[in-house]
Amino acid sequence: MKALKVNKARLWDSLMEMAKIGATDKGGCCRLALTDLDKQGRDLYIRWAEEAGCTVKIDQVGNIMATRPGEDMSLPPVGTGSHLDTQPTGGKFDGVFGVLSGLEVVRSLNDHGIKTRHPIEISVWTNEEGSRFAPAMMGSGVVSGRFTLQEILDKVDVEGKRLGDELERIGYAGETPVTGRQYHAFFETHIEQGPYLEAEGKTIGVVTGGQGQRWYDVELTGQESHAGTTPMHLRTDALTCSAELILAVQSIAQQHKPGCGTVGFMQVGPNSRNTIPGKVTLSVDLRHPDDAALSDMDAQLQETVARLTQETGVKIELKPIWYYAPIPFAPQCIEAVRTAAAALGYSHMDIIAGAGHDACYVSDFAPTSMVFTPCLNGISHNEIESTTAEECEAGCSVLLNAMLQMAEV
Ligand code: HGY
Ligand code: MN
Ligand code: MN
Ligand code: MN
Repeated sequence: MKALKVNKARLWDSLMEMAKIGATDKGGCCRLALTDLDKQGRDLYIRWAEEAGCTVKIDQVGNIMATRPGEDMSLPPVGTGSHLDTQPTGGKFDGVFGVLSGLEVVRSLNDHGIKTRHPIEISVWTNEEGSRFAPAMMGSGVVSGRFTLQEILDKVDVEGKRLGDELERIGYAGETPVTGRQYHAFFETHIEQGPYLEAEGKTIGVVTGGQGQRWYDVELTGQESHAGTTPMHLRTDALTCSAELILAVQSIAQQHKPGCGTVGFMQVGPNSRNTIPGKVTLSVDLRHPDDAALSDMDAQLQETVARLTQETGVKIELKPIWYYAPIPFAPQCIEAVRTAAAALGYSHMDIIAGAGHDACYVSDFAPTSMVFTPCLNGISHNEIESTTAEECEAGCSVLLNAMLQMAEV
């Protein structure tokens, strides 16, 4: 197979151009799902995709599908794509790199005058981050049938804004049905967002699957009372109880290596320095590559909640809001990524995705794999997220060649 390379400068310029939308002072990006800034990023991407000769459709949950025609339009497309929405203090590359890699694949095919047998389709999936509207991976989750369209349209953010109304407001409530989506094969290119490729000195991660996740909302209800007059032994303090729960999440993860446990969101009420907190809401995010271990982490979390309730008198409501088991990717797609990396002469290693990715849900209905590239010090979900034009070129060139392998058969 003649290994083609993409246009490094053009890919990098597109990434830097997109990064201007929602640019933050510390060099990151904030384009929360379905905000005006998300709309601006989507609009720019659609302009580029149409300039590259793609036809663009929007589905009922706002996913964008840009299709480059193939010789036989009756065949299912070979797909790629990722997300344009970011964390509140996100970086320039999480998600965007996968979307603009897809665009660069199309632009490179145009440069080389290559017409593939299968059409090529680039997806932008709605609300992959799950930061503004929880849970994550909503656009791909609806298309894969993990979520119903209605339950997702009815999700609300912390300000009570409804996802379906926000889709309408930004003009991305599309007509294309979310059902019946097909791919001959699907690949997502993404920065690793972790330290392993860099630590091993590898340029490409051949992604064999994604670890499982369990997300919870937790509500702790104690007794508000005066900070100066309430003796310590008479308090029902929701915040000190939360502190014990947070440390328990950390300890449960440490007992289940290489699992992860995170409390990333917390609201305290009434949040007054001289009133004992009566109400705390917080999030719990558990992850593990082995489903039995993830279940054990869940069981230990439930036990911890029962124990703390007993010990503190604080009422604790643990609400599971999301779960998916670890996802194995398709051997033929994994092999296509590995073959492409080898043909291009890039060092590579197999790796499991620690983060959730839309590809995990696409693998419910299509053969899927991912291409990972390193990011500086493994840092992501942080404005300092960084990678190089060479690493982006490598990941995108592997994507191009992996897709070509599948688009011709
Ligand atoms: O949470 C995740 O793994 C992804 O960044 N949404
Ligand atoms: Mn991502
Ligand atoms: Mn992310
Ligand atoms: Mn993703």
